[in-house]
Amino acid sequence: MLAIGQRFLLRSGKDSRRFLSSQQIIQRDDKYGGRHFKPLPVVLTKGDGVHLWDKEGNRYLDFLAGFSTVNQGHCHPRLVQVMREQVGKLTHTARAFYTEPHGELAEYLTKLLGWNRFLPMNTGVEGGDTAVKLSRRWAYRVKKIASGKATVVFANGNFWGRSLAALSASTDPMCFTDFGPYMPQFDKVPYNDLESLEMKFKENPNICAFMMEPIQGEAGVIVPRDGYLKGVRDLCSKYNVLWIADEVQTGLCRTGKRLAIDYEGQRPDILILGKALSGGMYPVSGVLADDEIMLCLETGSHGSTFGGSPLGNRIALEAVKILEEEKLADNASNMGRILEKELKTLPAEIVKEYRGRGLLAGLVINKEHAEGWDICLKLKDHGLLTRPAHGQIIRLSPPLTINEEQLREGISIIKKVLLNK
Ligand code: IF1
Repeated sequence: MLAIGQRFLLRSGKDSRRFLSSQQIIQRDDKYGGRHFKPLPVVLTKGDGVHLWDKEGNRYLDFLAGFSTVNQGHCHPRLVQVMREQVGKLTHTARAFYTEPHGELAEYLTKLLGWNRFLPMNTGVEGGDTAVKLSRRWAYRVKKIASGKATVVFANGNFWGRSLAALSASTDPMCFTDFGPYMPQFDKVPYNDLESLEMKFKENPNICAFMMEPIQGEAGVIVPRDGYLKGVRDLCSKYNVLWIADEVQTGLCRTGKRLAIDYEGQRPDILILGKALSGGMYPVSGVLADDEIMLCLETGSHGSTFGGSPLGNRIALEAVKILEEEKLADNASNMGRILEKELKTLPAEIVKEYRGRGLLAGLVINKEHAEGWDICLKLKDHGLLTRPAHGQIIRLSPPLTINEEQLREGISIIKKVLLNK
């Protein structure tokens, strides 16, 4: 006798998969999946470079890149090759033992970016959590803040994931409502406002860290004014507060430099990376810091089953080498300039503002013209995929491998849709 599950598989496993239409796949998702996220109604089956294909065989330009993750382009041949090789060799041991790729990635990243040590995790939010843990440890052991008093300050509008710590730091009711109680000793200041930050630092000697994004992504691609990052560095140094830069979204060439902090030549105390660190092949995140901070986490105080696996580390190493060797920061900068120049010509009653740097951009659409979601549906029908942020901001963050012809094709689709042509 076969178990019910086995019988089901025999009867419907392969065949049902072959015959489902996109509509049926979408309905099944709606029926059996959570409702916390609403995908655009398209079922994707294949990716290559800057392109995606749906089940019906239609080709799209990908202007989201998995939320700025697939910077190297979909299924980059070098990443596929490394993945294949490592999958057939050794995928996972946990950090119970030494494996070669762990130190190899750490050495490469620390030398490339200029910190003493790299600690790998999996998702961006775990990177953020690790940074907060590091700063609290540092608060008690180095800065000598009284037990339980260490305070971390975040910028209004921040986004660093969905964990309880991350939503406790959030100022977006969509993220935090009805998930309390929240993490204590998390404080907030306005973004892009050095005076408020200094006031905060002055009034509370128990602040151990200020965590922020050099460009706020989820808030709607908010680029701070020139000098803000240097100001943050100076204030953090003056008040003996750790500066944590969340470059999960801005990092690794997305904004036209290797890191967004490079625009002002600044160096935070803790840097968080994620997303493009694996080019979308496998979740890899991590934090970089110097000894005085990183070594506050002594044996047993932190860990992860999957973090630092040979597979993840090999992929991350290759993913970063691709960004460097293909000079994708330069391409992001050049393509970003064209994108900005072209889209800034759109009439102000349709596009209220163009925000961004490199290939991390947002088009703020006048609500009276159209809803952001409806524009994304129309863009899809014309062969370009992306999603709105906060309703009215159309995200534009294609893979950094995009060439000028592909970019101009995307620009003409955007113009056509927005001008209703
Ligand atoms: C969602 C946006 C992108 C991030 C920064 C940490 C994390 C993220 C700066 C956490 C994650 C995501 C997650 C996704 C939507 C998304 C996003 F819409 F919020 F703005 F990227 F475009 N720091 N960003 O942006 O990384 O734990 O998810 O790996 O949760 O809805 P994670």
